[in-house]
Amino acid sequence: MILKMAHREMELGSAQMGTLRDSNAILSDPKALQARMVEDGYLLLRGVQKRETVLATRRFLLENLAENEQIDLNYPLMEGVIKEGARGDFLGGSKQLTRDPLFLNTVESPEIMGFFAHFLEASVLTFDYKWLRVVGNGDFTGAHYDIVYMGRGTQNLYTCWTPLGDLNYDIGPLAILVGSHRGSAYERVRETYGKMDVDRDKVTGWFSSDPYEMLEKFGGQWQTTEFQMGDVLIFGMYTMHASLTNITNRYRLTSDTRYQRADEPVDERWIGENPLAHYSWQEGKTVSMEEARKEWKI
Ligand SMILES: O=C(O)CCC(=O)C(=O)O
Repeated sequence: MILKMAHREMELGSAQMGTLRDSNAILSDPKALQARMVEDGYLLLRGVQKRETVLATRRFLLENLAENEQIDLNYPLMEGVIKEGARGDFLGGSKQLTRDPLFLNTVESPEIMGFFAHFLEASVLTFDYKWLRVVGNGDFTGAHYDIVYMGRGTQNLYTCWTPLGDLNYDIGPLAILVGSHRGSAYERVRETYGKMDVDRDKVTGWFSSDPYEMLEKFGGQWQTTEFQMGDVLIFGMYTMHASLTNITNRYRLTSDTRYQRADEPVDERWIGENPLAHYSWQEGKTVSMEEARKEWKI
């Protein structure tokens, strides 16, 4: 099967693109989960969230998009078909949407908070700022480490990527670059790009939009899968990830939210009633990733 990633095509089941493995068999064992995270750089967990809770979040978001005239109501609302001429949107930090209980019921559910307390064997917190993406036709996310966006607190911080719909390959699910978080091949990337802070350095955030480039230069394998509502994909700050391209006429609704031990330092940009968020990134003169990489010699 051929998958579209950024502007390239990749064959599922090839050396370049494989399938993510789930960690449900070790769910009850925090030490095994921690070891798996160290080994793989991610945890794919099936059915952790209650499907009906995620469905309620999806309905809430789609009703809102419909009010904004972004949905083609000639189709059932819950299909999330893109209205002609409408586009996707980044709704991270939206007070109206991401502070509503109908959204928080999923990303702060007892199931997910309980999972992180179990996994980290401690009391945990989640950033108040929540990232919410409405990904339109032709859109994708380029490859990056999350540390460059949220690295001012503990590095023992995890992203939980939550599908707010059932996602097939064509709608552009997330992919992980397995091998990018440890070992020597990516060491130089971690020590240069991985030390960056987008607000301080004012560099564009994506390391690359070409999924083959990194494989050729540094190795590893992209891996992805299809998702059902209830599944989550959790990964660390130095795990390179990107999305496939949405080639459907439907929005890909997903959120990515962050969790850590409550007793470790927190990146203050993402905390509180009115988080500061990115205060200087993409303002004024910005350094292109191409320029930055030339400097880093990678
Ligand atoms: O959903 C996406 O397209 C990007 C998500 C992401 O970059 C993240 O979860 O850190």
